[in-house]
Amino acid sequence: MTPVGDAVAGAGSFRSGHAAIIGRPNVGKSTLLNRLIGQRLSITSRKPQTTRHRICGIVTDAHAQCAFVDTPGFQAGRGNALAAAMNRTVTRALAEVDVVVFVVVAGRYTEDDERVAKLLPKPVPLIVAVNKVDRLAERSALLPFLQDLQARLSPRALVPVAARQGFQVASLLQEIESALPVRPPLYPADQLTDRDERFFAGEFIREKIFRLLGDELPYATAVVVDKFEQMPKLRRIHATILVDKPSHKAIVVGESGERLKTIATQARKEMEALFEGKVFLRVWVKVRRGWADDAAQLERLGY
Ligand SMILES: Nc1nc2c(ncn2[C@@H]2O[C@H](COP(=O)(O)OP(=O)(O)OP(=O)(O)O)[C@@H](O)[C@H]2O)c(=O)[nH]1
Ligand SMILES: [Mg+2]
Repeated sequence: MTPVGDAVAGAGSFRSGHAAIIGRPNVGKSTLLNRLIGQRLSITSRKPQTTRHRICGIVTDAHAQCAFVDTPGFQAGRGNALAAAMNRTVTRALAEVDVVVFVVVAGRYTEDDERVAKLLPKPVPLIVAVNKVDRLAERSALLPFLQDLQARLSPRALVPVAARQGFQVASLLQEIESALPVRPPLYPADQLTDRDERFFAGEFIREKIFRLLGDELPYATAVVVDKFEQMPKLRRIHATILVDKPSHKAIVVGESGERLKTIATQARKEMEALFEGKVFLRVWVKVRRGWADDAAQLERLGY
């Protein structure tokens, strides 16, 4: 492992710290984290509430080290125990960061965004990432939108980006790094994340569930990694998808097991890319009624 401090150019001006990425569900927080660190670490989908855990992705360059903290989308209203746990993850992440990156969608500042704005810790530098600018029908609408946000939030910087395409993500990274405190790196220069491979194995399975199953079912599922064995030439992984009802199980498995096979194959490919090695993956499906409202079960699942 590279010793801490290896990447330091001028030790006196190196900046480092944590930057929380927050926002309402589905604005592109995880897509942005992946772009900022240049690796597919955090799972994404077109459905809201894809991210359920805090995930840290670390970028180290010659001048700075930033640990980006991806968070679940902050949910309005009363949800189940899982939703409450996800919101707690957001507020906890905000309590321990040096910079906040508030992600909003270009041209759409809603009541749910306003709820997130109320959580912003006052003394922490705020950078607003105005995402999905590629979707703006009218270019001319951007300037008044930025002016409105500037007046509402008084951020240190406002950066229009398109996370999916990578547009202006480098400028955003610069703005974030310049807002970090001057201090030596907190993590070894080659460390990419604070999560282990076992965690990512479960997340990649969850991503495929979000991408391959209908609009309701992903919210009724969770994934448990039962076994993660590092063999000399491959990783042997056993996982279980928990569902809420027997009818869900039939949908996840699909006709003659086809859907489950697709989920497992696609998830295995993601794992092999991140782990840079072969994976043998087996996935089961089990019914656990009411898991998303069961505090003990949620704790076992790491929420
Ligand atoms: N057009 C466009 N789509 C984007 C952009 N960034 C993200 N998306 C899409 O927006 C959707 C949501 O992206 P995510 O990164 O999962 O959003 P999130 O904020 O992490 O969502 P939650 O974890 O559910 O809160 C996905 O379909 C992304 O591909 C962008 O710059 N332009
Ligand atoms: Mg996300």
